[in-house]
Amino acid sequence: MVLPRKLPGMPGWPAALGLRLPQKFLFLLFLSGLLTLCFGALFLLPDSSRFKRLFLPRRATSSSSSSSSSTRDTELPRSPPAAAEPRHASPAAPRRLREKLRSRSAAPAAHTAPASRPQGPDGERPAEVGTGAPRESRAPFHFDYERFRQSLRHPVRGGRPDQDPDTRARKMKIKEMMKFAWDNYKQYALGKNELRPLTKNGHIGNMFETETNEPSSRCSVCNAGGLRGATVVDALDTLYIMELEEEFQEAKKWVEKSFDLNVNGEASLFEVNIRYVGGLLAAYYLTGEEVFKSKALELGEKLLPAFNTPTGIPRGVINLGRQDTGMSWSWGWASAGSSILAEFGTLHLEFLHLTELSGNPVFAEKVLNIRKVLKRVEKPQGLYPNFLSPVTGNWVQHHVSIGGLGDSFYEYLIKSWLMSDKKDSEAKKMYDDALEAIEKHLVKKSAGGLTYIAEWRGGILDHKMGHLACFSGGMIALGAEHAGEERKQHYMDLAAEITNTCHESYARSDTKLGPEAFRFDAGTEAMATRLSERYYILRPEVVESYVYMWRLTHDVKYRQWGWEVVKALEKHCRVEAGFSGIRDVYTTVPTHDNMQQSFFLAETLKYLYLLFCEDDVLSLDDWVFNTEAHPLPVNHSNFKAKASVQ
Ligand code: DMJ
Repeated sequence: MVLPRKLPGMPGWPAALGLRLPQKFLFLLFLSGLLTLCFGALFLLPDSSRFKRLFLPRRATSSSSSSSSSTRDTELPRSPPAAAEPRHASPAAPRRLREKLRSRSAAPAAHTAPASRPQGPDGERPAEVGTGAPRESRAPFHFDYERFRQSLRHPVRGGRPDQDPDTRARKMKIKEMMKFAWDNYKQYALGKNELRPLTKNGHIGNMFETETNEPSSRCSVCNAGGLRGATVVDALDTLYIMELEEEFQEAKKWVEKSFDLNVNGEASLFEVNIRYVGGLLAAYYLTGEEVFKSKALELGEKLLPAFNTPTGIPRGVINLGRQDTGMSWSWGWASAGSSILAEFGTLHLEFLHLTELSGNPVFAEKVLNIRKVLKRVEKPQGLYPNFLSPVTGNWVQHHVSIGGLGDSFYEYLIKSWLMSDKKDSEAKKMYDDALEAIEKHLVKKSAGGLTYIAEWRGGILDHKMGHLACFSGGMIALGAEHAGEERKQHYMDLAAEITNTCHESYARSDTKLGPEAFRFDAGTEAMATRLSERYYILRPEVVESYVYMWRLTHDVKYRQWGWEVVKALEKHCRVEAGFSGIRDVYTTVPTHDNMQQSFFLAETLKYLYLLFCEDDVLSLDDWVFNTEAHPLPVNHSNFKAKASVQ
């Protein structure tokens, strides 16, 4: 064997040591033996994750350990093949955000910094610096909560003592309704997902089954993946905002002591994100209580395997107990294994905050990739159909709706822009373009002069509007403020007209509550025509639009309309042990459905309360509401700059 005189890149180094020939020979023999040993060790190490941690770039492993109390191996998957950069070579993510993520990639993952890490004498974590160090030895990411709070432009709960007595009395009435809803849940169903107020017990399985207004597509298997306490987590921020201190403490205690994330079962990625992750994030930002942050981050990590698809578009259902690949699947009812626009398009706000709080870029990367896929795919007439294949990244069916299956995707575009402190211009452009296409193809006026948004099935219009679509009045008003001068008034008018139509759907019913869907055909205007669409399940969307319209116009009619809802809820939905949905809004002796939905506490009552609050309570300057009405803070640049690695 002829030994090389030089090793590549190391010119003449044995000679430089001044060694004689036999010494050189022995030295090189020793060196080659050492190299062989090291190389072999790579394959013999028993724990492959250890190998990955040491040798793969940080980004690929950043989520491989968890703050979870789980004893399971919580190693998370690599970025989905989808994201394989060459395929989507042109980077579509907003530049600033990409830069931020790049710098975050070099930062340690906050939530992986173990709380139990040895402390220094003064309680400080030992300083660990040096960019080449393995993750265990790096300093933890630190989100500076106090500085974030100082960056807010308004007090969180705000409220002036000199509010006029009538408005104050109405606000107090809604607070009483919240207390009633909570007390009954606590008494009969604490820890269950929802209260059954007639039978006075709790509901665990098959929750969220009425999430879509497509009867054929109601999921019969979807649930919270074994998670419990949906009402607790959904109610936290409402209790806090309403200053129901004792009740908030009860809810917090349950989260601390009983909220178990080590569960196994089929979960809706969308529902877990908007209700649990959103609820926990909001509770953390409002109170600074670490328990909410750590639970949100732990849960967020459990959602990541859903993104392991060829495109990175997540599937709708995930098994929270499995962190290996392939443990997610599409809804059985979703066309050809497709993913749903309103589901994969409603992760952006929460996932950016998971990255903000953890320093782990993986969450933001996942949702920016979704945007990249959506930007690339051709949009029929500029519209976004509701079903997309997570395998090919192409539309599966040309059904477009701003109600069920599509709704919150549009909402999250404009809110992403607002949450970025108006810097994410890509989201704004996508929103503007989508709204233009919606207006051109779906917005119609009835013979009686009511403006509505129809649904679109491969070019054919279905003149129906779901209750879910009634959030759009508020959304359009929110965006109108930031449209160019010439479009601003136009969009405010459109928002007011749609909100008026949704109000009509309430006003034309006997209970003064709106049906699940209403139609504009065969002489019907703003009323349900099918028996199966007459129900009301305590939904918030109409009241949600009243709040935005009130805050942006201060037209008192929105408060009056909100008060009509309060009276109707009291009359038709309040039962002995809570609030219940009703099966037919067109009869004054309605049958109750025996379900107090968790979103009634998260959204309906919160929005009603905010309608009678001063504008600085959860000010729109400081907060955006996720689609479950959980407030997430706007990233004012000063707060962004101060979230730092310490
Ligand atoms: C809520 O869970 C959310 O608002 C979601 O976006 C749609 N539906 C319900 C309430 O109706």
